[in-house]
Amino acid sequence: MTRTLLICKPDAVERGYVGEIFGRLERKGLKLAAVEMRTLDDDTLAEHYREHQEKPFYADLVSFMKRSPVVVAVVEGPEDTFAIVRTLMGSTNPAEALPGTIRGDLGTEMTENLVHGSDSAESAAREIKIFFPELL
Ligand code: 3AN
Repeated sequence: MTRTLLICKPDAVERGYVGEIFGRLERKGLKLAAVEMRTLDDDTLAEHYREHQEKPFYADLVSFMKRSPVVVAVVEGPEDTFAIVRTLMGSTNPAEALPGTIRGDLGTEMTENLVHGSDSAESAAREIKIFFPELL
């Protein structure tokens, strides 16, 4: 069994796509191990997005992520769950996100791109510890 962190970002919650996103994960065969709606603060976002802190888009990213509640989830599957979720999400760049993916079907923006998913097994462990320390 492996786990990964998924965030339905403010745009996904505002647009009413939480059920759609979880439905896609569940239809694929993944399970939800934890789900919680939260409003994120600066400290949590600084920790979560620490590799982006020096990037030019960081301020816009943080203000978007604080705009309204997100739904944070731990997703579970047999092997490489992080990679399965990343495939279902589609590329960060909406111009490259393929039809059939969450971003390819539902989004057109680089920052407001509906979902976050951990990008490696190491990131998944680090991010689950930030949001659901009790699960480790
Ligand atoms: P992903 O979410 O696909 O893992 P990351 O980790 O490279 O992508 O970036 C984190 C978030 O930062 C993205 N989901 C997106 O919202 C935002 N982002 C990344 N690159 C850019 C960019 N060039 N311009 C604006 N926002 C960006």
